Amino acid sequence: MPKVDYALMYVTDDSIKEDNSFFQILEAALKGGATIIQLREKSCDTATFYKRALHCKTLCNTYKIPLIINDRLDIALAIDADGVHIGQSDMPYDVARRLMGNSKIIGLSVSNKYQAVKEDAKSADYIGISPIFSTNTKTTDLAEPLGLSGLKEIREFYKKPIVCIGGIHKDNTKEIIANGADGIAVVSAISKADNPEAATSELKKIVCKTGTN
Ligand code: TZP
Ligand code: MG
Repeated sequence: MPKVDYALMYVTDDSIKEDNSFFQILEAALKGGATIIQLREKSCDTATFYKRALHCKTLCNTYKIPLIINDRLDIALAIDADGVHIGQSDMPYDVARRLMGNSKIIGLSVSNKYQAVKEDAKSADYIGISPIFSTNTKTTDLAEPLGLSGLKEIREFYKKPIVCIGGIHKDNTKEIIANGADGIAVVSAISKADNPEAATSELKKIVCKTGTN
């Protein structure tokens, strides 16, 4: 698998139902320097998800940025995405790996240190700390925020990339990276910004300036 840059993941905003604005914001994120894209759709039908995924893939290919799919292995396989992001109650990691193959990215959400020490977390390509802070973007199935102390504790033993998600914006990005995250994953800090491209490039600068790579 080529080395993946987890510095800035744009997680698409599934509240944007209108395709033109959805793809305009995605392209702005790509132009602004997002290093990986996660397509996340929670409520649309499979045909709509598939169509969005195909178009996302074309855009991401143009910018040479990897695309991963939230939850849905069938969609990821159907469009030959670069990987999937799964949560604790999605397809079990081993099964996901068997279906996706070794060349694909598999990210796993963890909400506490107990989940982060398990074999599936160790085997995943990266973990997503979910959530790091509180957020209004995801309202169901959300654990207590782990905060910077939770991140720090996991960083001490978890050797692979850590990406944090939840309530991240330009004013708290620095402390997340300084406490050991390899990258951030954001929805609203980009999708709801007045200028999504400028917001993306500002976040990217903060991550890269604070991080070691
Ligand atoms: N998983 C945990 S928090 C979250 C997801 C998908 C939403 C993050 O959205 P925002 O707007 O970046 O807080
Ligand atoms: Mg999930």
